Amino acid sequence: MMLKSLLSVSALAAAAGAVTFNVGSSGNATAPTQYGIMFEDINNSGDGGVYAELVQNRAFQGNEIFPSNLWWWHPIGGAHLSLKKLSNPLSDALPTSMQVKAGSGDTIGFWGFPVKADWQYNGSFYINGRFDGNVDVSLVSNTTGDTYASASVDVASKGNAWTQYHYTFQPTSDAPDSNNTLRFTMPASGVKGPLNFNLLSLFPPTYNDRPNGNRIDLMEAMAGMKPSLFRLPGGNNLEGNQPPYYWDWKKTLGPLENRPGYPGTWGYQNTDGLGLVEYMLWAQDLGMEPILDVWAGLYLNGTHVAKSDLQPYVDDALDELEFLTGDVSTPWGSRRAELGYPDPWPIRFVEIGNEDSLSMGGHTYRQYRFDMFYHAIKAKYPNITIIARRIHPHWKELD
Ligand SMILES: *[C@@H]1O[C@H](CO)[C@@H](O)[C@H](O)[C@H]1NC(C)=O
Ligand SMILES: *[C@@H]1O[C@H](CO)[C@@H](O)[C@H](O)[C@H]1NC(C)=O
Ligand SMILES: *[C@@H]1O[C@H](CO)[C@@H](O)[C@H](O)[C@H]1NC(C)=O
Ligand SMILES: *[C@@H]1O[C@H](CO)[C@@H](O)[C@H](O)[C@H]1NC(C)=O
Ligand SMILES: *[C@@H]1O[C@H](CO)[C@@H](O)[C@H](O)[C@H]1NC(C)=O
Ligand SMILES: *[C@@H]1O[C@H](CO)[C@@H](O)[C@H](O)[C@H]1NC(C)=O
Ligand SMILES: CC(=O)N[C@H]1CO[C@H](CO)[C@@H](O)[C@@H]1O
Repeated sequence: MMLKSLLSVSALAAAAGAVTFNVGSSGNATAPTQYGIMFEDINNSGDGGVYAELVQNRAFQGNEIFPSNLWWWHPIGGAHLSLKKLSNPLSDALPTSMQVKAGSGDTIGFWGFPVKADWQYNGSFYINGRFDGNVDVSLVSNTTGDTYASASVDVASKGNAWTQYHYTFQPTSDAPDSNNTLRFTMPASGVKGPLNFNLLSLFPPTYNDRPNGNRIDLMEAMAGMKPSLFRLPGGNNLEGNQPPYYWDWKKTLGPLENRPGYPGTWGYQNTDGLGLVEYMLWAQDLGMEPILDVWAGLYLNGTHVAKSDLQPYVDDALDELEFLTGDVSTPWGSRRAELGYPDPWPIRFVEIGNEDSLSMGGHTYRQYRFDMFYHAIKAKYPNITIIARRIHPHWKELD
């Protein structure tokens, strides 16, 4: 053994004689921002994916593209479920609620519900109506009917007012699969009239234990990739399919009650529970440098905002930068502080638009859209590196 390795070392030394390695001099360093993640809510990678909320269609959000519906909710015990727009809605952003008459209901979530013995689940719901008794919430196998976890929520609801209730439970064993439902049951004796529910939420433990946070397994997998960049929030999902819908960061802030959601570009309603602040926390938690993609006036159906109408959207991007980076004495910096984040999130990279040559958008991007954003951002934030999309030799073909 010894002889053999000595021989191979000397053979290597002889072979290496012909080559000069210059390991002492400094080479071209790999950019610290070489690798990263581009994220967009596509195929439920956000809602139903990294965003840990387990209840699908938790707040019956909708619009003219994806009207509110009762998908994923089922009546049990002879109940009747319907959508209502009460004169006293939970909030302006969440005007539609689910009315339950004579019975109970359950939901199958996104892909069922994962049931883990060591997990503490945190849930909540709003109720409006006359009820005096306990609402039992449980995780039940859809195959065997076994109950894995349950909480009994003492509810005293008087009438036409919304009250939020919180519950928590911890299963005592793992379920063999995720074919489980979340079940809400109420004793008929306590029900004094129609009951209305909204914002029915259930979270498993989240990464860094953040309320309204992200799934631990997916965050750990991403952390393992050691990403340095994080491009958000898309993708075509930034642009929106048609006016007036685009990813409007202002509608993704604050309590979930204030977020109307958005008709995503990939065929489903987005809750916007994963909003601008949540993206920043995600970047922060994984040590990633954000590349903020700002909407640049193109809807995917080909409508582009005319030059004379574009300035408010440019101002919107400036507000977004002030919200993220501004001192607490600025209007939007103070809004950030109000939400609990006095420290700014530095932004060094901004991308103007997404694939803004799509849908014949290249022409207006070149003519005025890119320039208006570029000059306004540069004037206020000279140190920000601005990234353009789709300027390449074949540009004309994409017009
Ligand atoms: C979504 O996922 C399905 C199944 O994996 C795949 O066939 C489809 O191409 C995906 N859609 C998009 C838009 O990525
Ligand atoms: C499974 O869920 C569906 C939908 O809620 C329900 O109709 C069915 O009774 C459930 N089956 C079992 C075994 O719990
Ligand atoms: C879940 O269980 C129900 C009732 O046994 C069954 O009808 C359904 O196909 C199952 N779903 C999945 C995804 O396995
Ligand atoms: C769940 O609730 C517990 C107890 O109130 C709290 O410590 C924890 O942070 C919550 N977790 C999440 C993900 O909100
Ligand atoms: C895009 O959608 C808007 C709103 O629905 C509509 O008014 C407009 O005509 C559409 N544009 C194109 C090019 O289809
Ligand atoms: C830009 O960066 C320089 C050098 O780091 C710094 O001195 C200056 O304050 C920055 N300007 C702005 C507007 O942030
Ligand atoms: C240390 C260093 O920067 N080396 C080289 C990196 O690459 C460029 C050309 O791409 C050279 O000019 C540098 O000398």
